Amino acid sequence: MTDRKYTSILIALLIGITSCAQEKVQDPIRLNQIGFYPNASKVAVVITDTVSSFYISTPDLKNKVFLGTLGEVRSSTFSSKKTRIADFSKFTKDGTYVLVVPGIGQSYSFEIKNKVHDEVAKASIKSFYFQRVSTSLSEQYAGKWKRKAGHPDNNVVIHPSAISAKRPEGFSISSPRGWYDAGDYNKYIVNSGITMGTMLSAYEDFPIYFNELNLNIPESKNDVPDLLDEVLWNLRWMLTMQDPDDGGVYHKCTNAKFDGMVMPDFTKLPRYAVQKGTAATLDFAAVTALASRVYRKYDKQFPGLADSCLRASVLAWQWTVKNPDVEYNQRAINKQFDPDITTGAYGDSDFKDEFSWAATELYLTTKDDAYYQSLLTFGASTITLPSWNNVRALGQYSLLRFNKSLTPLALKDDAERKKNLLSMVDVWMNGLNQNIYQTAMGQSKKDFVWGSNGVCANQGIALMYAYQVSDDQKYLDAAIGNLDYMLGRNGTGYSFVTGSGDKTPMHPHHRPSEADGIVDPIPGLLAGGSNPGMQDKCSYSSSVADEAYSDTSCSYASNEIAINWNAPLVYLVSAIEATQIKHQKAQ
Ligand code: 9MR
Ligand code: 9MR
Repeated sequence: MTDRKYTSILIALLIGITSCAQEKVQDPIRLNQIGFYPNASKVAVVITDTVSSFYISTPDLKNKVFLGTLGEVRSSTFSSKKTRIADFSKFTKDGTYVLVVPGIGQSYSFEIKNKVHDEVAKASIKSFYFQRVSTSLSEQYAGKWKRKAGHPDNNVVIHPSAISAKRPEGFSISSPRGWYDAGDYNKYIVNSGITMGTMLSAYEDFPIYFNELNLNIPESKNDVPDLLDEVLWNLRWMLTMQDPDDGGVYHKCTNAKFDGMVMPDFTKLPRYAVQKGTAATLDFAAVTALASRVYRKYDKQFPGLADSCLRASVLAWQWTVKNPDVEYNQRAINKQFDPDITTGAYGDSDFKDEFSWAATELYLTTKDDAYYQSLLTFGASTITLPSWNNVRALGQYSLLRFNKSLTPLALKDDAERKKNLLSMVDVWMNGLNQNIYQTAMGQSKKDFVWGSNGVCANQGIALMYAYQVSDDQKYLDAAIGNLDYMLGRNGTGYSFVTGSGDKTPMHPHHRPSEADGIVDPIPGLLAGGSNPGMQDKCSYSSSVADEAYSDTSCSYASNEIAINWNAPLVYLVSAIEATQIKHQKAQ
């Protein structure tokens, strides 16, 4: 070995040792990479247990505009991480800034202004347009992500698990449109249920905000709010999934097995409508009852739609009363029928929450006490955090929304309902100051499931309802805190929304983003988020609960996008924007 070679190996070794000894934290300053409202709370998290001062500066570092002291040291419950909070809520001046912590570094730049999340709100809704099935996306609306049409779904075979007298073996139906569920190309009624419920609730809660929102989609020029035009794309698909002969709803419209990482127009595998199930049929009943209320105002634009939705809802409800216990159990189905179906299962064997939600929406749309009466057997005012397999709270939120127009039977539970909501969110409020990121999100390891960002967004929604019913500002601040979490104030340092922020997912598990040959992923999509379950067995740089995230297309367990977590992001960011605009106008 030559001396020179020997020396360079030695130097390399030394560098290796020193860099190991003082392992540098990536992005030691974590904050919402988009920004803050002038008159709302402003919090960043600094990963340190030593330094204690910070300042806000113009991005060129020439002007210090605010000096502050970091809060006391907090310790993570999941790792040895220690943090201190930089609170600069008192600084209210519009502009673009960075946060500097001497000895540590500086943050990504962020803005302080009104409507600071306007772009994120629009992008998060527009992402549903990019998920549209059975249509091409033209440059006018999709920009560089224009693409050919995929999955016409005009010849969907009734799977042997789903045949009936009038739809025997070999029968096929037309089931076009809808949104792709996630990074895959299938359409699942159960997951569409919570997604549609969340989107339509957003509209019912903030109609003025959405009436003014322009998304630049093909329907933007009609006189219907763009959000409702977009939702209609999926509603029309859902309606095709009901068997008109008995009212039952097929669980999903799917390939037998997942497609490869290809563009949607590339895949030509046969599509199936599989077994009808109680969960799917109840979710369908809830969505169509709710849709009937919302689209009633647009009878002129969509003649008959509201009536068809309500008819479909009642028919679905009647099917579930006769079939209260039909589980979609993919393993059992595959033992009995061919071909085997190995795409997403969305299996659920507890239907109480679905019954509760469907009964509630039917009650609110028809004001027929009989529906509310049936709800009483399922816990009339129980509230738990929504997820695709637990939709009870969606009904409770609707009851809170309309508490001025309830019949006496439902009104008597109103106080209890509010109390239950507040007790759920107060658990998080009480834990805020122990959490190293000072968020409702992430106080419990249980938050970090597959799609943890959906948990975060749903907590944010619950906090927004708590704010509505109590008028207590602290809930609004905490809701914004959970939005801050998704936009960068978290264990990974990522803003989890594609295209929003400086450090964002570049390789989501999303077939079009992966296969289109364009560097930037499709914008406005929320990655699943930290998930120490790591079921995909991909490469992760940390297995700590709030850090187990992998920005690789391999990682469907932490980096897939999905409509059921994008929808609560839409709700939360829009609700916050709408509320801030209202405050501004009141000032
Ligand atoms: O792409 C699929 C994704 O949508 C699902 O969430 C995930 C879990 O069901 O599965 C993904 O598909 C993978 C399959 O399960 C195994 N082979 C590789 C597929 C693509 O990564
Ligand atoms: O969100 C679903 C998660 O709760 C499950 O644990 C996981 C495995 O069954 O599936 C997730 O849903 C995926 C679905 O099965 C297929 N499309 C992509 C969804 C998001 O990863």
